[in-house]
Amino acid sequence: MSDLIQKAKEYLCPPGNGVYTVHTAKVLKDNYHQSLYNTTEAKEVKAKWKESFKNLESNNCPALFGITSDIGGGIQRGANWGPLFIRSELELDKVIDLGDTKTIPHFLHDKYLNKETLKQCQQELYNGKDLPVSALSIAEDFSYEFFKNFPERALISLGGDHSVSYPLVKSWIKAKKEQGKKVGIIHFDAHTDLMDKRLGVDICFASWAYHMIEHLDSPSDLLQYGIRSSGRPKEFWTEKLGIQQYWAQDFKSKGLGAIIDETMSYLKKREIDEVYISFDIDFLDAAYASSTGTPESGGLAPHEGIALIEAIGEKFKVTGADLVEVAPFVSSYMKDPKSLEPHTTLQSAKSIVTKFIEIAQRQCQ
Ligand SMILES: [Mn+2]
Repeated sequence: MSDLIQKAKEYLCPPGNGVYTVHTAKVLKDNYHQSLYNTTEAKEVKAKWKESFKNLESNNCPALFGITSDIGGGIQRGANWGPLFIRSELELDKVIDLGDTKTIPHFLHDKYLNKETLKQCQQELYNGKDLPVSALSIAEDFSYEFFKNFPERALISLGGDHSVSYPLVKSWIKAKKEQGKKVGIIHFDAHTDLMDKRLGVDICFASWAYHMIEHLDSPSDLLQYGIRSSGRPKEFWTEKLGIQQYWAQDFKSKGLGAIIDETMSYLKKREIDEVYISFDIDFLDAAYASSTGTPESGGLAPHEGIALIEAIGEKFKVTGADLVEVAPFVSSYMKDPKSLEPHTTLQSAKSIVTKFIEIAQRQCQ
C-alpha cells in the first residue's frame, strides 16, 4: 500500500493537470479543483490531492485515473483532453480521484526511447530517479501496483486514445492471473483494434487488443461489440483468430436481449471470474459521439451499451474499466459555440462512466 501511494505521488499529478498547459481549459480545471479541493491555488491543490490518497485506506470507493495521452492515435488527435472534460461531468462524491499521469506529449512508451532521452526526462520528472517517463509506461507500472494492492477494487480509467488500454489491460491480466482468477475482456468499439503493427509500430490505438491475446488463456476470452468498420469480414476474426464478436449489424438482426443472453452464457461457459471493460466512445453512433478521433455512423445508442454493461456487472466482477477516445476539441464547437458538440459526446461518456462507477461501488459493498 505504501508503495502504491509512493508511486501515485511520483508518477501522477492532480486531476486535470495531465495536459501540460497554462491557459487552455483553465476554467474547467479551476472549477474541478474548486469542487474537489475547495481551492484553485496550485500548491494547495497539490497538497490536498496528496492528502486524498489516505482515502484509499479508509473507504472502499472505486478509483478514477486519467491517462492524458493521445500520441497513440493516428487519425484525429485531441483525446488527451478526455479525462478533464469527462470528469467535469461526473458526480464527485462516489470515487477517489487519483489524478492524471504526468504526460510528456511526444512519447508513447519508454521502449521506444533511447537511453539519453530517457535520462534527460527522468531528470526533469523525478530528479534523476530511474522511473518510467512515457504516459503508457507510467500507467503500466502504476495500474499493476493498484491491481496487486486491491484484488477486489475497481480502477476506472479515462483516456486518452485507445493505446492507453494496452498498459491498463496488460497489468490487469498480470495481476489477476497472480491472484488465480480467470479473466475476460469486454471490448466496445466500431473497430477491432486487432492489427499487430501499424506502420511498423506495435503499440497504438489500432493494435492494443491484438497484443492482449497472448496474455489471455485463449483468444476466445476477448469479446468485441459494435464492430462496423473493418478491413476484413467477421469470419476472418472469429474463425482465424478465434475471437468472439458481435458486430453493430448483429445488434440489429439478433436484438440486444439475445446478445445479452448469449454473452452471459458464453462467459459462464468460459468460467470467467472477472472482466475488464474497455469502451471506445466510437462504439456509439456518430449521432451520440462525434467528438472522437474516428466517428462512425451505423453504431449503437448509449442505452444499448449500458444495458450490456449492467447485465455483465450483475453476474460478473468488473475490476477494471476504461472509457477512451473522447476528444472534446475535435468538434464544430471551436468554430460554432452554439454547436451541440462536444456536449452530446460528453453526455454519452458521462452515462457510460457513471454506470462503471455504480457497478464498481455495488461490488465493493
Ligand atoms: Mn478503439
